[in-house]
Amino acid sequence: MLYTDKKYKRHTITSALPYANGPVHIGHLAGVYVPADIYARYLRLCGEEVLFIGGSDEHGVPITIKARKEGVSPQDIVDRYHHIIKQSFEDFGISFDIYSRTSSEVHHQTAAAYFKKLYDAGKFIERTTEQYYDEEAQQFLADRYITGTCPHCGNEKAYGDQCEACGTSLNAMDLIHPKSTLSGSTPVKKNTRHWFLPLNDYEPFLRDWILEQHKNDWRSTVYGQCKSWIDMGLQPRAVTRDLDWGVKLPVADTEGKVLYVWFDAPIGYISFTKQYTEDWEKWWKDKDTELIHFIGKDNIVFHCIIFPCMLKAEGSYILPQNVPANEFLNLENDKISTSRNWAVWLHEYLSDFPQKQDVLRYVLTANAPETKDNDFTWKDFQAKNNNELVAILGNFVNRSVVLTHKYYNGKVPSRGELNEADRLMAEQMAQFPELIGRNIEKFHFREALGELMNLARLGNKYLTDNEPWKLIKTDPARTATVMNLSLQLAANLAILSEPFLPFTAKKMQAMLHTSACAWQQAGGIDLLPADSAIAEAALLFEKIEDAAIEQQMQRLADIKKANESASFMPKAVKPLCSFDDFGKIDIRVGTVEECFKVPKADKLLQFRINDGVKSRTIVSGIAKYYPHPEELVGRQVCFIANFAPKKLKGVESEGMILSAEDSDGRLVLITPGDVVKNGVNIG
Ligand code: B3M
Ligand code: ZN
Repeated sequence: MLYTDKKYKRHTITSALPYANGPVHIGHLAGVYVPADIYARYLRLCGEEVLFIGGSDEHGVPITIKARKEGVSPQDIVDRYHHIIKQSFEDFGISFDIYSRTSSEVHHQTAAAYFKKLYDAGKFIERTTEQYYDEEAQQFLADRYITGTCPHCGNEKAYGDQCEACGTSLNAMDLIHPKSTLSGSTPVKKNTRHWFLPLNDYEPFLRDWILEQHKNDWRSTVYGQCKSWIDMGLQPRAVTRDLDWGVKLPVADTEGKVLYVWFDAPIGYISFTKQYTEDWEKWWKDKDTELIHFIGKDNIVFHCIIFPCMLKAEGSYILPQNVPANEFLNLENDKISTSRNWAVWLHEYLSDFPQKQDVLRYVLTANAPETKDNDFTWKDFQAKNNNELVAILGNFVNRSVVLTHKYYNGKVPSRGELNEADRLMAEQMAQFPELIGRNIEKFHFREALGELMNLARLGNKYLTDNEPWKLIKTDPARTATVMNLSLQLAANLAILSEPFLPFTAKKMQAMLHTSACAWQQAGGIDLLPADSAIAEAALLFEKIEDAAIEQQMQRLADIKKANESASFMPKAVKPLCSFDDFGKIDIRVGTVEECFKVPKADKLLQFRINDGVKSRTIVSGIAKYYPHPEELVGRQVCFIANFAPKKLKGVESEGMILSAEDSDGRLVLITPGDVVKNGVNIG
C-alpha cells in the first residue's frame, strides 16, 4: 500500500546506463543511482513488486575514441570498465535486480529485432544525406568524432550529437567550425544512406502525453525542457550510424552501419529484463506497471521524447509515468568532468573512506540537485557527517542503546502509563512513515531524508527533555517508560532509514535485534517487545577529522594545477608594431642591491637597483611570489629605464621590473642567462 494515489501492480525502475569508458563518480551517484535506489528500496519495503534495472552502455563513440587512444579494442575498454562500474554500484548498495551490459548477445538480438520490426512496419524514413567525412582517416564522422561551436550557446567544444554546456541535442551539421577529433582536420561532406525516425510525426502524441497529461506531475525542469523541444519543432532523427562498433543493422547491404547508440541503449532496459526473467513482458507491456526512468538532465530528450516515440512506434509498450531527471552536481564550484579528472571517483572514495558508503549517500541525497544544479564540497561533507549523522542520528541511537545496557542489562524495559509528553512524542512519531513515504513517492528525496533526520531530532529532544540519566535516581518506573519509547523510536529509525542508509539500517537492526520489516509497520511504539534483548552499542558514524578533508582538498588543488598547465595556450599575438615603436622602450639590466616589502602594501616589493650609473628605486607588484625578498639581493634583473617616475604607496618608482606570467598566473623575474655589465641594453 502506498500513500499517494499511485495504484500499480508493479514498478519497473530504470537507471541510465553509464558509458563503460571510465569509472563512476559522485555525479553519477547523486544524479541517478542513489535516488533510483531509494525509490526501489522504499517500494520493496512497502511490499510492492519492483524490478530495478541497470547496466553498462557499451556502444557509442566515446568508447571507440578511448580505445583508439589507448591502442586497444573497444571490447577491451568495456570489459575493463563494466566490471569496475558494477563493483562500485555493489559497494555503494545500489540494489539492482539486474546489472547487465549492452554488448551482450541478448541485447544485440533484442535491439536488432526492435529496429527490424519498425523497419518492416515502415516507421522509418530512408534518406541519403550529406554527412561529415574525414578524408585523412577515411571515415564518416559520427557524433563525438566531431566537435565545433554550439549554435545555441557558443560553447566551442560542443559534440556532433550534443552540447554539454547547454544540454541541447544537436545534429553534427548544426555545428559551427566543425573539426574531426580523429585527425583534427576540417571534415568534408559526403553522401551516405541512413534511417530516420520522423519525430515530427509524433508531435501531436507528445503534446498530449507530456504537455497535457504530465503537466502537473513531472518536474518543472523536465517538463520545461520537453516543452521547449517540442515548441522548437521536432525533426526526423537518424537512428543509424556509419561505424563498426555497435549493433549491426538487420538489413541487407548495410555493411559498416550500426544502430545509433541512443537507439540501442534504452532498448537495453528491455533486453536486460529479458535476461532477468522469461516473464519479462509484464514489466513492459502491462498498463498496470509503473515505468520510471532515473536519469541526469542531459538525457532528458532521449528518455522523454525519442525513446517514447520508439515505444509508441512499436505499439505494444507502456510509456514512462515519470522521468525524475536531476540537474547536475558540481564539485567545489566546478563542473564535474571525466576528461579533466575533476571528480570524486567512487572506488577512490571507498579506499580513502572505507565503510563510509552511507555518509556519501547521505550527503549526496541531502544535496540532491533535484531542482537546480548543486555543489559538493568536502567541507560540507565533513559538516554533514559530524553535525548531522554523528551528532543527531548516531548520537540518539547510541544514547538509547548504551543507557539500556547500563540500566536494564541490555533488555528492553516495560513501559508504564504514558504521560502527556510521551503521547505527544508517540503521535508525532506515528506521522513519519507517511511523511517520508509521500515525499519518496513524489521523488522529493532530499525532503524525505530531511524528515528522517527530523525523526532522529525528535528522539534527541525526547531524551534531553526527560533526562533519564537524572530520572533513574528519583523515578525508576518513569525512566523505564522513557527508555522504552526511545528504543521504539530507534527501531523506527532502523526501518525508515533503510532506503537512504542501507548499511546503517542493517547495523541498527542488528543492534536492536529486529529485522528489516515492512514500512507500514513503522510509526508505532510496539516494534520492540518488553524484555527482548538488544546487542551492545556499535558506532554508527564517526567524526571525520580536518586532516582527512584537507587531504582531499589538496588532491583537488593538485588536479586543478595540472589541468591549468595542461590546457595552457599562449595569448594571441598583439597587433604588429614597428622597430621604431620597440626602439622607444629602453630596457636594461641591473643588479638588486636591496629588496624589501613596502610597509602596508601586501603586493609590493621595493627594489634598489644598481643601473650602472647610480642606484634607482623601483617598486614591483610581485611580493606574493617572492616571500623572502632579501634573497633577491645580488641577482640581475631586467627593467624599463625610461618610464616616467610614478608614486606607488608613497614610494617613487623609477621604472618597471620585467617578469614573465606563468600559466598559473605566477610572476617570475627575468634574469639574463649570463652575468653582464649593469646598465647594458636589451634589444
Ligand atoms: N550512456 C549517456 C550518459 O551516460 C548514456 C545513457 C544511456 S541510458 C539509455 O549520459
Ligand atoms: Zn550549447
